[in-house]
Amino acid sequence: MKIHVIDSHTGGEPTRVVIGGAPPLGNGPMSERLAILRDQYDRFRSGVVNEPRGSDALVGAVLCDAYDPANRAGVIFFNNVGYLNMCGHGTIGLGATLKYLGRIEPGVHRIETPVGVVSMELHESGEVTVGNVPSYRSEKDFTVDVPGIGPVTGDIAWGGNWFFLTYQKPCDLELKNIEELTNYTWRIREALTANGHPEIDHIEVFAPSDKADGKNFVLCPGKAYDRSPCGTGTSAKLACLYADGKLREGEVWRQESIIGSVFEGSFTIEDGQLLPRIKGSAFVTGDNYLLMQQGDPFRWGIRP
Ligand code: PYC
Repeated sequence: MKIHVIDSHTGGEPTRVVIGGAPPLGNGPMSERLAILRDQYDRFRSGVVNEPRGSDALVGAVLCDAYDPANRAGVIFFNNVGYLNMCGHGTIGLGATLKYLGRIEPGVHRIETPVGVVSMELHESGEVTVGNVPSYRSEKDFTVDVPGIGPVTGDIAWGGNWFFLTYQKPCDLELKNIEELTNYTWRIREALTANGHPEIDHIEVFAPSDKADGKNFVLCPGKAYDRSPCGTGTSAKLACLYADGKLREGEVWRQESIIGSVFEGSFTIEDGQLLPRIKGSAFVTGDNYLLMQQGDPFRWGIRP
């Protein structure tokens, strides 16, 4: 079995786009194709992103023909433990991938995801702006009692994935503290699940930044941290800032990641909905074929 992939990174966070060799997912909407991938071919996901071919940090994407011919393409994102509704850094990586393949020119391209159509604008500079799905805060100052830590208060918001966003942190947001930040946010995630919020699978901790408007640490569903500022997490942040009257339509919020990469976020309000725009850069790192050989006991990845 031979799978053609293009690897890239967006602000340090890797994306692997499958452009050939994916299983047959039918011609339906992306939500239906995701269900087929999950229910019938989950080992494909694991083989593509997990060790020994990938890593916990890697986000995979299957590039699909669009369901609606008015759109440029469709995409299904996945990670080391399952599937993502949407992925901002991954969409920026997809833009860089399609540019590398010579399949798109600068301009705006509509991309279908399982949670709706997003736009992907390729700029002449090579940067990409994602027009994300409508984002909103569902709860302000939600307090969860975290065993071993105590009460932690934050907001719950949707930015294409569900986030818990807090300014409470155990240490400085520095790379040397990754382990402590991971343990802290993982405990918050477990407490949220235990308290009736299993849908919140991304935890985002904020601190002031020296070079942007804020710095974050984002814990992803499979316990890896996002090396980028997280496109859907920045969208959730924009929704909270707007709800608090701290950011207005058209103003720019610069979000720094734990490794120092930056996304520019802004939004418009249309029909009462907040539509985030996230701008960043991605670079192609590989054009490769993955091989799944008969007899390889780990051909479908190392997984629990
Ligand atoms: O950029 O939206 C994002 C994202 C989600 C998980 C990892 N990156």
